[in-house]
Amino acid sequence: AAGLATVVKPLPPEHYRVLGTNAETRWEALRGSGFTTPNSHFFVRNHTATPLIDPSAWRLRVWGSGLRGAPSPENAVVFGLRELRRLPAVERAVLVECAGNGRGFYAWQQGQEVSGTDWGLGAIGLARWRGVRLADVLHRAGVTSRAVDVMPRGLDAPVTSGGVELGRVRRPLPLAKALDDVLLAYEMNGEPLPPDHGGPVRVVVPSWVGISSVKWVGDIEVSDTALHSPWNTELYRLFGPRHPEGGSAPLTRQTVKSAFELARDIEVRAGRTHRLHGRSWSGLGTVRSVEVSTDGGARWQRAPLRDSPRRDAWVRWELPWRPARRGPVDLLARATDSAGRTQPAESVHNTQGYLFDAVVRHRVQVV
Ligand code: MTE
Ligand code: MO
Repeated sequence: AAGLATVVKPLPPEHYRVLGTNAETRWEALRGSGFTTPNSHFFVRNHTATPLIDPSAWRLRVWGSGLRGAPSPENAVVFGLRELRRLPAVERAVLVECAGNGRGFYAWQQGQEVSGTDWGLGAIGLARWRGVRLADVLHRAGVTSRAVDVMPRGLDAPVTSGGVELGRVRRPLPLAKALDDVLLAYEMNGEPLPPDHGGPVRVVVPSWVGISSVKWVGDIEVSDTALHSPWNTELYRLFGPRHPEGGSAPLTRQTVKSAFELARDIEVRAGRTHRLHGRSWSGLGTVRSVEVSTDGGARWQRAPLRDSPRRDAWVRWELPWRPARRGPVDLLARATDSAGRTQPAESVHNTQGYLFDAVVRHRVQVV
């Protein structure tokens, strides 16, 4: 497949669906598995290709008008991996989810045209990220009280889209977010950060759309004026008739979603008890409750949660189901989060298909 050449890790077809330069985790491959996504199953979203970077040669250059004494790349404050490892280490389980996760359902379920990768619900993963707080690095680099924006940039190849040069992947973060809970991660689930996920070092921005979590970070601009890039002006905003006045603000927090750990259109036997497994999550808060319908949405029942709800993580749930009649059935799962947001029946359309949050009709065949 065309996508394989841009991704370094082997992609067993039972773990992944390959989509262009990307690989989507198959939910059925997570069935009944642990809280975190194994690195071998974690989705890959690459704008170009995975670069192989020698960890001992890797450098992070921090510069810009928002620093004391490092106004340009030439006089940047430079960190190697060894310096980072000498700073206080932090480890946190945090979801990374593409802004376009679930995009395919705008067409498949709502009959709406959108541009971009046709993800199902597998452009998400939960890993334990170990690294340092971006705040510690910025303080060491001499961030001043005049700084407003912080823009990490990747070392992967510059991106061309529709004949237009966009440059290297980069997206500004407001200083307040950068100093709050953002990590520079060098380990993923106890292993050195794999090449496909940004090794040697990536940014991890909890609760925000995946594009914020810049992989293969090579430099960080800290500015005393607002910064822009195509990834916060033309991409990763909501455009379309339902979003007038030039589009929404740049996307930040993720929304609320649920998925069954089950293949689509799978055959299940009538007259037997099956265990339905799934997970729900929200970038707007913690998951409060999950309801499941096994009859296309007529009746709903609460699904017991297997994990205590935590910020920036999913909760697993599980429910027995004994289908009586043969034929196609739509399974539905609907989460409500601590912000009071319940997954709607329909997601508000936007031309690039971001932030899909509607309840997905998961068709299975009872045989
Ligand atoms: N960072 C760089 N440098 N280049 C990229 O193509 N893709 C982004 C983000 N960081 C990307 C990047 C997008 S769109 C997402 S959803 C996440 O990385 C995916 O992270 P993963 O590949 O580790 O799952
Ligand atoms: Mo993404």
